[in-house]
Amino acid sequence: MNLLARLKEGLSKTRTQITSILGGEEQFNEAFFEALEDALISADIGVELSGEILEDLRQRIRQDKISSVDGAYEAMKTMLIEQLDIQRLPDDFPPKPWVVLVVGVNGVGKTTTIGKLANELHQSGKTVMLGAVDTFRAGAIEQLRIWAQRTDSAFVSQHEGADPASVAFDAMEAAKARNTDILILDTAGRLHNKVNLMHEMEKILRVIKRNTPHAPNEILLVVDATTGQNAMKQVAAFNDVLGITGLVITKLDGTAKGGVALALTKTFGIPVKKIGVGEGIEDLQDFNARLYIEAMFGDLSENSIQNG
Ligand SMILES: Nc1nc2c(ncn2[C@@H]2O[C@H](COP(=O)(O)OP(=O)(O)OP(=O)(O)O)[C@@H](O)[C@H]2O)c(=O)[nH]1
Ligand SMILES: [Mg+2]
Repeated sequence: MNLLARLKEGLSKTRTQITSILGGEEQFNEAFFEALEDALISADIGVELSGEILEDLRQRIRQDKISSVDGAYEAMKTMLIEQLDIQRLPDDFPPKPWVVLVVGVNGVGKTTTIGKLANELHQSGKTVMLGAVDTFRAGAIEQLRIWAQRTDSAFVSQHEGADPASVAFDAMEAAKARNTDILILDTAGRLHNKVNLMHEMEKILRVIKRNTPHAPNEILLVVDATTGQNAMKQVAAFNDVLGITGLVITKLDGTAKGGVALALTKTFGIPVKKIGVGEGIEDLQDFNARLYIEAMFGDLSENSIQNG
């Protein structure tokens, strides 16, 4: 399956929801704007941001003298693409090791994302090491070890219950000793509103920085797309404590709420770097704003054929 098809499959629920609302509107009038607003809100773009998008769209319609529903829909997509920054992980990773710290609340898909990412990096010829900084959840170390085996990555761990910051330190040392290209650190899921857990996260970061001042090079926050607008609180909390450099939006295959990517990027100015569209090792993609918006919104002519 090609990239667009896979992404479309992942976002098909979002697209169906949006276009089923819009499908009935053929007139370019207030009802069109209302239907569009309903569609945006139900895709989890958020009430405020949906309002802003519509306001921008009205302006664009006046400026460009757009007179058709199709034209307006396309204009909106173009605007949204402009707002979703396209940023990828770098192709080159100097200096070594390039350190990626992966954080997020429980069960969002951190470890799975790390496995997929390790696979992608390994395929592109990089040497990868995984560090099991999640010493808290039973089975977490074993889960990461299996991903390391599947992806030919080196693996660093201690025993369950060990100090996470100490594992991070060990992994940094091992990656340097082996001249590894990329070190990815898996952390325990934590509630963003639990102060002591967030303090522990701060300590892990401090130890990494003290060991190697340029690290971590990326602090990726993994967000489950099915949590909808609660994602805003998660990003706010983790960003305050750690300074998030990129977002990974997972489980886009299981939701009608792809709008969360738009809401997060626009609100926090943090780029989405990767998206997860399934549980498989290949189901991680670079975030591409144009593909994402196309997959989310399709185009009206395509949909009217489906609807008719
Ligand atoms: N459908 C789907 N499932 C996913 C995706 N990413 C992860 N999962 C599933 O989500 C579940 C949790 O994934 P983990 O990677 O263990 O999540 P985690 O954030 O590491 O969890 P904790 O370490 O317990 O906080 C697993 O069943 C994964 O297979 C995705 O993009 N799509
Ligand atoms: Mg995990």
